[in-house]
Amino acid sequence: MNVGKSNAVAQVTPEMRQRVQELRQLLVSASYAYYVLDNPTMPDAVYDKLYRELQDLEMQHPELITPESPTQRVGEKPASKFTSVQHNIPLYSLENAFNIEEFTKWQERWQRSAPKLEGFEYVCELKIDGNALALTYEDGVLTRGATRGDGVTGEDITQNVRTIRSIPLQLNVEKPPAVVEVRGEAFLPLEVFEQINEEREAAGEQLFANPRNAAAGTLRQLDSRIVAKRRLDFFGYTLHIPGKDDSDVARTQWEALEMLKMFGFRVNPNRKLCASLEDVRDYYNYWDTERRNLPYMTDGVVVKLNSFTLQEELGFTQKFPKWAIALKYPAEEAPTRVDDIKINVGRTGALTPLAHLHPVQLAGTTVQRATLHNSDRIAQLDIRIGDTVIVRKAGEIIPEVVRVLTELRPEGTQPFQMPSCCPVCEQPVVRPVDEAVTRCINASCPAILKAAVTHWASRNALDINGLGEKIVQQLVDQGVVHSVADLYNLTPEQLASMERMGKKSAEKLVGAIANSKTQPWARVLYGLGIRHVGSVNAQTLTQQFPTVEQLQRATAAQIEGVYGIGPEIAQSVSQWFQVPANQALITRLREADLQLAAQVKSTTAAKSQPLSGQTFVITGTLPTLKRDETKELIEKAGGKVTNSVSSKTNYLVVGEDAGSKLEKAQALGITQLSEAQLLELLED
Ligand code: 3B8
Repeated sequence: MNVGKSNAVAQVTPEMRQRVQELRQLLVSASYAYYVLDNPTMPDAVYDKLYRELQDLEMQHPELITPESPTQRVGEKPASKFTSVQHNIPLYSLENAFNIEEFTKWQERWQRSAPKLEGFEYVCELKIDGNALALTYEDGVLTRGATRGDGVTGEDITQNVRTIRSIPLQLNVEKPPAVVEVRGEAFLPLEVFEQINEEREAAGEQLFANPRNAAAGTLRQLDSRIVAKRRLDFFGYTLHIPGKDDSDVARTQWEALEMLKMFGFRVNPNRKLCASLEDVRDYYNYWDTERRNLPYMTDGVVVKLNSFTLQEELGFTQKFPKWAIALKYPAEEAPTRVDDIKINVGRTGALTPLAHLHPVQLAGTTVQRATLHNSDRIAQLDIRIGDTVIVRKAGEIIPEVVRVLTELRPEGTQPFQMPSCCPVCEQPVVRPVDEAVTRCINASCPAILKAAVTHWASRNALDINGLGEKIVQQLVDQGVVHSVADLYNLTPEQLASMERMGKKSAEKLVGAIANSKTQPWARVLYGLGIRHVGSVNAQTLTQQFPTVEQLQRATAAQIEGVYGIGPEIAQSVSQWFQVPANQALITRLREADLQLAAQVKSTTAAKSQPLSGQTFVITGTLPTLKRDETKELIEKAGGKVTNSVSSKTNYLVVGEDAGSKLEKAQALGITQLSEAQLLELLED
């Protein structure tokens, strides 16, 4: 053993402390710019480098770690359960108004009880369809994050809250008040919601009906490492500073929102100060259409009296503040009739009951199908063929049945029963006791094969244009395709004999199939449709296992060792590769020339050479980057760095205390760049 090395627990020097401080400041402000302002200032590569430097310092000297360090956001070992917490100030919910008339009544009501009123203003905010959180900061440091619960008692989900990047771990003020409580809405951006559902589909799990449910499910995850991967976001909307009620604290809601912004929170920019009912109506109407272009869900607008004095005067009812109201958009629900209940067999063999509906207009589209999820859900709602039901487009994504109007039920209907055999291959189905899902487990069930081929061709997998469900159905039914590998032997003649396929489109499809051979290994892995391997997991796995052979050889334990891959995923992958039929499939795909290894010369390297052919000179001290880091960044992007300015120099990167190089560059008319401008150039 190397005694010298193991004993050398180096002292923490003042320089180290200084550097740790510096790194944290840089990382926090870069992360703020990225997650809160949506305006990145630092290339990912620089961020990663600084982050790793901080991580290394903290690893060598754990005494330097503080809870507000940017490294402390990655989640912790799973908790066994959440503890409950008492809210010091109850979290009220909002009274609802469903149209402008109801809003007008509310306005008349509060004006009657505040007769001394002079002028007043409303603050209009978008009502984010998420989950309310209460965050506590003590001496400026985040110490608690809790759910609303019943308003009085919530759950302590601090570990999960810490992973939300737009929530500051430390308030951005010199002298923070002793205690600050911030409330706001945690939500999942629509894009993330869709991605989660894609992963769940890959895992054969039930889909989340809407982003709010998905966010709630995520926040209640006991394993905060999973939460960290989910990219939850947060908008702050109320600020309580106990024991303070004057000058340096906000006196209006508008000021409170500004203050939240100053503290480092993300505050929704689509707020408006309104002086009249007409202004509120305009705001409400404007967002009724415009909300469809937002990257998150809103289900209405929240109208609050701006003045805190007026708010205090009005106070609360048993349940609601009297000074605020949620003006909701009409529920996107409609009644219609269930014409039939059919069973869909998915790629994982899961049997999903699907209601075939009498067509109905909902949220601007015609709805004819609604998912009934599983047999538990059908039993719970007691949905029967012939029933009149209320359908809802939840999250404007998957229509679902919310309830049955039993009073309209025709006579002689029967409760719906899940079949005991697969409706496609007629083999018996299974339903594990502790699961809600019924499955067909026949590996050669045509329904599973069709779904597998369709998945293989889908946009995030091999992306084969023109290979839709209709054609897949024929290929499988006519016995031409028994596995995805068969696609690569298809001839234009075979395809042209299919229904609705001309000679031209047959040739095009053969071309598209051949083209898919260039798709990267990660997409192939995703395309295989292994349970729990969605496109994100596929990417993670292929980074660690750059060839199919490596992944095939890996044990479940080795796969689980990959950051972000849990035991369930690891088990599923390892089991999949042990099945002889799957090994044979890999062999055939290899023979067909598909990409079963990561490309060595990465295509991204070629793309990210924005500075190719450009010559740079650096002078002076840059605010965040060291000289050699700057040089490395420029060179990585294809640029050249020289020591002296000449007519061949394209750019001079200028920092503080620049010397004679600056003068020379000025004389030669050479473009000057600040560090920020250089970084911008690199981002391009
Ligand atoms: C008082 C103020 C509840 C809320 C509130 O976007 C109160 O302000 C509340 F008792 O629930 N979903 C918002 C949102 C929600 C609330 C709020 N403001 N913007 C939201």
